[in-house]
Amino acid sequence: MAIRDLITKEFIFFDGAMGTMLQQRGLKTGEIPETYNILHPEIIKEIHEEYIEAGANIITTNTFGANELKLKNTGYSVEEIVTNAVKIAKGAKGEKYVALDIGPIGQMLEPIGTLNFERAYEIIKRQVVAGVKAGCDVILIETISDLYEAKAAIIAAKENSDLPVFCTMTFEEDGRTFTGTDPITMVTLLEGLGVDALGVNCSLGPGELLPIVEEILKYSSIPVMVQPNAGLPKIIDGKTVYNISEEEFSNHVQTMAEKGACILGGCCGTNEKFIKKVVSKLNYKTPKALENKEYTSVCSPSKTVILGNGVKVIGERINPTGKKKFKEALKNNNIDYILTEAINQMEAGADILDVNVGLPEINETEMMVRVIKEIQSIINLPLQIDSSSPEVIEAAARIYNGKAIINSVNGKDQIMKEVFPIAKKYGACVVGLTLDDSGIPSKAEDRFKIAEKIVSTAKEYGIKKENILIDCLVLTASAQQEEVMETLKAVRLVKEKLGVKTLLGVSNVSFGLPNRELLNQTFLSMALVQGLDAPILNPNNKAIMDVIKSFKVLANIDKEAKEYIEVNSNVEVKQEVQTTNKGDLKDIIIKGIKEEATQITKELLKTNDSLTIVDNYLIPALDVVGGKFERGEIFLPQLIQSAETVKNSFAVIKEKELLENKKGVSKGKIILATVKGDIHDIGKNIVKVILENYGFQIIDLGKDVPIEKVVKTAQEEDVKLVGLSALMTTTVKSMEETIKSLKENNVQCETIVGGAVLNPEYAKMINADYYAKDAQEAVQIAKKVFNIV
Ligand code: B1M
Repeated sequence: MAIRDLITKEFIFFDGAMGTMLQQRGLKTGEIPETYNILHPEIIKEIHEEYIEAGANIITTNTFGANELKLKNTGYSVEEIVTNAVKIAKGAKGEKYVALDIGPIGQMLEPIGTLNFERAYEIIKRQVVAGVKAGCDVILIETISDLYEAKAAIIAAKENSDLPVFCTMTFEEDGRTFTGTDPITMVTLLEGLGVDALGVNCSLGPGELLPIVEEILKYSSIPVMVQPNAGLPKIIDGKTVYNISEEEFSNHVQTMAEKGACILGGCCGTNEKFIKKVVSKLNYKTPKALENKEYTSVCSPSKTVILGNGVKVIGERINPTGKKKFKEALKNNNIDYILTEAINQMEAGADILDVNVGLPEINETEMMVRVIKEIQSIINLPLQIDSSSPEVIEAAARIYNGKAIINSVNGKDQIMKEVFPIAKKYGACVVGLTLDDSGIPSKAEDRFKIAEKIVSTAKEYGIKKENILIDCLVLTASAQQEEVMETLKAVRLVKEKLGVKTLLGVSNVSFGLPNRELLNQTFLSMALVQGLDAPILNPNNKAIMDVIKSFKVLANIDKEAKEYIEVNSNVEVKQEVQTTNKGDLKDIIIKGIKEEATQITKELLKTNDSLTIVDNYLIPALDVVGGKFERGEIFLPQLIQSAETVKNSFAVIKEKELLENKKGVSKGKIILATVKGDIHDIGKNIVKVILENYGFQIIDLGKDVPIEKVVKTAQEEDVKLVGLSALMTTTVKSMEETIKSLKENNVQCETIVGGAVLNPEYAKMINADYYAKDAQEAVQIAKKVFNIV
């Protein structure tokens, strides 16, 4: 039976771990497991056969890290390793399918890292092409923690093969992936991209995974796959050990299967006994039938918005139409202007942002791609790609990280033919305007007919009606007064008869009339009563947002009027806070607007000294960001953006300090390093600039510095003072070991330590000679060590 059919009818059993099995068979630390496909094919074959014997239907090739980056120094090509791996798996005795295993690339994608989306795609494409050529049956993309990487991998798999694609991601204890994706967001994107099965692997032990699996099952309409570890990994004597028995493991997997997971296997620490036990408990049973979960959702990497669940506001401000300043910003590549519009709308309560950058004088495709990437690096609201050009839409839908809304198609066949395949491929929602070759019908019934045609044509392209949003089009009361009510009637018809979500551009209604705000508010209330799900409007207009808030109370959406009461108490105080924050460097860092930070820092430096800016703006801003990160209000990408913004600001400070630093005789040589395992270097860099400013010569070893490097440099350079920085509880240990190693190697130097996790007591405990709270204290200590008065 074809795998695609099989997974909807029977339990499918995958194999268990490969890496830990290889370690037991002699794989040493530092050895690349994939080289075994060439050097020890018999070992790999033996492992496959043990799993087949245990009852696995699908075995996974030994190609987890078989990408060109990881294989670079092995002397083998991706093609050699992958071809051999598939050959070995296919040659293993017994009945089975072979899954081509694709693990993470090993480098982070932009904006967290430096790898761009298309480069990631090319790396994975090479693995896929080789695997398909060698004859694998399924493509398994697994242990992915970055949703963007999952998207690149899935597109690479689907564009270069017709095979079933399964994708599983890895979650942390807080229920999100390392980059902040929660289960519903994973389901929203992966299902949209058309994978055949999705789920979770590795991460935690099976017990800890259960709530994540339940959440995935709640939203997924396609088969769910689970491959847990053999318990929570623990490091004992430098080795990773897994702590649960086959019995316990299989009990948990059975529970997951009873709840609906249907593709089951194991990850780290499991072996053939674990798989055998799972198979023995579930073989010959049938999985729960799949059900289509009919909801409409869009997402960014860390936030999913469900439409139809209360009113969702689509912010309309990123659009040059009728906006002189916006047009100027586009022409001048002033991305910060656009980012500020995005931030303001988010803060004003928008749920989704429309992005339109169409201007004849600019390259719309390039600008759209750039603006989407920039917005996504600082804001986690889902976006609506708004363009009349299919080329722009395709480029944007491809690089967008998440499930977007495409704005728009209409009842004309040509536009549907061009846009629906894009929406299907990238799994986007599409706005359908109720107009066709004859224009906008006056009567509600005729607009409804166009909506029907859009929904049924979408179906022919494989797009579910949940992914269509109908816009019944708002006409101006000044010119087409009798049609205002027709629009509202059409909204009700679409909602009730088609069961499709609706959106409307509200402010058109008042065009050409005085006191537009009042008409907009009244029209919005009327539309909401008809069932409008998503108004497109200016969220910065408080009066119109207030209509939504009060509607939510009256329509029993805002239960016990909690939200309403919260926003309507202490209104004056809140407004005051907002105005004082505007344009403040601290605020800009928190929001992550890089270019603006440079400008404002230059301004501030005219009236403030460098350390005042560091102490009053940079550090407090990062403290706020750190707190938000800890509470799960923002995720790694946003944290990085704020850090990058601080770097821009600090670059200006550094330039000024260096200009003023009168170069003369060095007052002493000091080594500075952020310790092994720690990549936080903002604080260390500040200390460096200030020490240099006081005439000390700094040997900056950078961040994540190996202990040996510190020791060797201190010896070779005959340095009297070594400064170490650490920001994490976990890396204080490295600091301690670095100091220990300096002492053991008899390096004649003193040590000074700093960083937010340290205090004088800790410093003493790890045998540091000095502790410095900040850069100024570091200077005082350096003066003391070098006897400078
Ligand atoms: Co991360 N991070 N971060 N981070 N980060 C913290 C430290 C954290 C407290 C945030 C939180 O959860 N609240 C938390 C650590 C928790 C803990 O262990 N207690 C944390 C975490 C968990 C992580 C990651 C693990 C997140 C993840 O990937 N899941 C990851 C770590 C990766 C790694 O290191 N292996 C990570 C990554 C990052 C970014 C890359 C995004 C970015 C760093 C960018 C960079 O440095 N190039 C980042 C940032 C920016 C932060 C926060 C928000 C700010 C740190 C900072 O720069 N502060 C931070 C939360 C916070 O501190 N509020 C956080 C400003 C800086 C000027 O202060 O470094 O203390 P500080 O330096 C001061 C003084 O301490 C002193 O002088 C400086 C000036 O006054 N000082 C010295 C410092 N070193 C000195 C040396 C001296 C003398 C004085 O003599 C030698």
